Amino acid sequence: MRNYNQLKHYINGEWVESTGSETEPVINPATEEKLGEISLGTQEDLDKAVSAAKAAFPSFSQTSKEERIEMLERIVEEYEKRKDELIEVMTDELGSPLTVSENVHYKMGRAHFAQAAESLRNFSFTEDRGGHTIVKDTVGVSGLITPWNFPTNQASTKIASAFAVGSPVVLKPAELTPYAAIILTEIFDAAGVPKGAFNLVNGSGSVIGNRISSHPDIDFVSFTGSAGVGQKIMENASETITNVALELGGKSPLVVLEDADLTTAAKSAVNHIAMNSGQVCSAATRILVPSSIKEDFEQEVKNVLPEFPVGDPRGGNYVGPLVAQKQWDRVQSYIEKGIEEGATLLAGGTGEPEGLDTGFYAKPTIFTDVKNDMVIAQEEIFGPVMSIISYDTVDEAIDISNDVFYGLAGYVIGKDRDKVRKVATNIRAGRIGVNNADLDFSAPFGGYKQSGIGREWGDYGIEEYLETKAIMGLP
Ligand code: TAP
Repeated sequence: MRNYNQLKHYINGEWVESTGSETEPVINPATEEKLGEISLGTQEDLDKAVSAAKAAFPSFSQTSKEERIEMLERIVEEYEKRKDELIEVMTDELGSPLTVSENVHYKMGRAHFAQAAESLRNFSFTEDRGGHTIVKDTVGVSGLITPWNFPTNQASTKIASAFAVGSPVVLKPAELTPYAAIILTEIFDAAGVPKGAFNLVNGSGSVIGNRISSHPDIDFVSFTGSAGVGQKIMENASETITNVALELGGKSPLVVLEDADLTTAAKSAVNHIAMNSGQVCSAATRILVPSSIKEDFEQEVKNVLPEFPVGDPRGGNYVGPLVAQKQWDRVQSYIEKGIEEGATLLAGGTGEPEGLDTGFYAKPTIFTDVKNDMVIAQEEIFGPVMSIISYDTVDEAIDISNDVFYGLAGYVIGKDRDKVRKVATNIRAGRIGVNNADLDFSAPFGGYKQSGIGREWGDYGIEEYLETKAIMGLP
């Protein structure tokens, strides 16, 4: 078993002792056993990391595009060498089934570095526009705060974009899942990322995250997590007029059209709440179904549910535990709320699935007869809970889709080309998936409305780490 004790932070190219003595246990959510501990960094640790990043900025930001492409490619090579460990670690710290750790978490983390290298190849940092020249300048030092639900993906997309433009970073991963980031750090070290260009400080959101979002020497903050913390980060960043990118979750609709293949639609809907135990910001959690086929759809959802078994993430199951007790409690309270609000429970419910008393397992829960103004249809639950909402016309489906504060993603399944296009183009969200189309890592990811500000992934992600300068009369 891997030794999970890493009590140091990584600052200026070295693993260094924390200046504080506080530590935090990290728990395996499938067994409730302690994996190890991390140090809770102090403001002093963070300030040291920011100083190292600031000192690295002049040289790192002046590296050539070719040097940075090579560095990203070396990172991909080193990342691949650590494949088995990354998979194991994410299964241990997050509880994701081994297949999900490999096919989703590991692959997405890798894809962002490979994509950044690819996007960079065609990326132009200067443009002559006749009367003036546009120069894209590296933003400065970037502060990155990531959540626990995709330990490699969330960190990698931010770091890959920052590295693509030579922006030194300070990363604070979530306390619940710090170990994938520790392996990423080892990967950057092995790939020869320059001293000070990458710094890792473990610790709490209230100390380290808070300081990142208000630090005068941090020029850009990229955060993924809850809307409440995102708001706090904007407030803090406003003190120094620091630019922020926020990815804050969603309550995404999946519109099933009348001519959709019901088995495909039902499997897709269940997969949204089953994959990563529903702890996915872009998951479709409101399933909009024509009234005319509602009962058939409900039956099909029940039929396919057993294809998504819940249990030991090392035991060939598809749905592992939730990340922590507090997330389990949160999900339970939403299930209780749904029952209280009068939604019909089609499957699942409160409590642990049978025989799974140890570990933070929740029952995949399907509510139907949900009204869009119910709490379960409006708030992000971040667990395996589906709300089926019926509609009569495509216009009504679009209105329901958009009647929510969030706007991260939307999905449509069906055959009629005009209807599919109408739904896809009218949902107010940053990313739309049609008929289970594959993920495209060169396409931007980010939200409308309270799902956030800014875009990640590919060239749009790279843009976030740049300032735009206009020069008139450049000789
Ligand atoms: P958050 O509290 O938002 O945690 C996300 C990250 O922000 C963590 O690294 C956290 O640090 C840090 N953080 C916490 N307070 C902070 C502050 N005041 N200043 C700066 N950084 C701070 O999310 P959570 O509590 O883990 O999850 C709660 C809910 O948020 C979930 O149920 C879900 O609805 C939503 N969520 C959304 C996403 C995505 S992808 N949009 C991801 C995770 C959670 P710690 O290490 O102290 O936690």
